[in-house]
Amino acid sequence: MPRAFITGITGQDGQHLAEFLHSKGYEVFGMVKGQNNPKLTAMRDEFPYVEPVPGDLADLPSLLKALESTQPDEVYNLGAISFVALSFNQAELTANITGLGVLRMLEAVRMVGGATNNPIRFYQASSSEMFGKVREIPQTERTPFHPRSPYGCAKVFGHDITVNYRESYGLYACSGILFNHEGPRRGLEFVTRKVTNAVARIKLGLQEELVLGNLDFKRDWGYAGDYVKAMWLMLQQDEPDDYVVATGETHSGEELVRLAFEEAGIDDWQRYVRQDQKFFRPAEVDLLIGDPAKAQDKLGWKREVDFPSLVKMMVENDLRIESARR
Ligand code: GDR
Repeated sequence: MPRAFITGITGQDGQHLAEFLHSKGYEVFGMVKGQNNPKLTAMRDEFPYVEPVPGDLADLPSLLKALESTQPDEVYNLGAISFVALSFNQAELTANITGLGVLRMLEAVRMVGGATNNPIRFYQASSSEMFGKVREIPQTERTPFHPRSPYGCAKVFGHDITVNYRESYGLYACSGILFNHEGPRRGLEFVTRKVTNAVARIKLGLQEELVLGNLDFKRDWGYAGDYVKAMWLMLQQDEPDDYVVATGETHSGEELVRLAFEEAGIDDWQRYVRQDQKFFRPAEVDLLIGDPAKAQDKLGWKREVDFPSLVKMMVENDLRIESARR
C-alpha cells in the first residue's frame, strides 16, 4: 500500500486529495497542528481512513518526527496561511508558514529521505498569486513572477526553494502552480463561496444583501476535485517538474455574481449587492488566466467541470445546507 503524508489536510484541497488517494488504495496520513484542534473531530467523522499525525509547519523537529513515524512515499505540502486578505494583516506569520514552512518540510524530506531505491516524492502547492501583476497573458511555467501580497511573496519563496532543493540535492520535488480552484468545500471567506452562500441565504430569505469588495477582477476558476488529480499525476512521472494547472479561461467577479444569482432564479442581482472599502485589498491581482498545455500534454490532465457547472454545483450545495438550517 503506498503511503501519502498531507499537510493542510483539513482544508478544501486536503479533503479532496485524501478522498482521491484513498480511492487509489493509499494509506493517508494528515498532519494536524495545535492542541485539541477543533477540526480534528470533524475530520475523524468525515474521513475515518485518514490517520492524524501531530505536527506544525513552524516546527522542524515536529516535521521530522512526523515523517520518521509515517515513512511516506509521497508528501503533499498543502498547508499554508492561504487567505490573501489575511496575509496583509499577518504578513510575518504568512512568511513563516506559507514561505519558510516549505523550507522546513523540504529539509525534513531531505533528512528522512525514504528508502534509497524509493526516495520520498514531494509536492509543493504553489499558486497563480505568484504572477500577481501579470507580465504575460496567458501565464505559463516560464512567466516571471510579480506577487502583489505577502501571501504571493511567500508562495514565490516556497516555489523557488522547491526548485532549488530539486537542483541542489536531487530531490524528487514538484511545484504545481495552481490557479483558483473552488467547490462546495471552499471556506466562506473566499469570494466564490461567499457569493454562493449569500445567494442561497438571500433566496431563502435569511439574508438581505451581499457586501463585497472589488468586482473588477478576473480569475481562472476551476473545480478543486479536478485539480488534486494533477497533484498526484505530478508525483507519478519519471522526472520531477513544475506545472501550471488552470482552465485556460477567465471570468470577471461580476460574471461570478450574476451567474450565481441566476442559478437561484434571481435576475436583478444588482438590488442585493453592495460594495464596501473594507473588502478591498491594498494591492490587487487584476487578471489571471493560465495556460495548462504542459499539464495536458505531459500529465494527460484535463479539467472536467467548467465554470457554469462549478457555480451551479456551489449554489445547489449552499441551498441544501441553508434550507436544512432553516
Ligand atoms: P484569491 O481568492 O485572492 O484569488 O486567492 P479570493 O476568493 O479571496 O479573492 C478573489 C478576488 O475576489 C475579490 N473580492 C473578494 N474576495 C473575498 N475573499 N471577499 C470579498 O468580499 C471580495 N470582494 C471582492 C478579491 O479582491 C480578489 O480579487 C485564492 C486563494 O485560495 C489562494 O490561497 C490561492 O493561492 C489562489 O486563490 C490561487
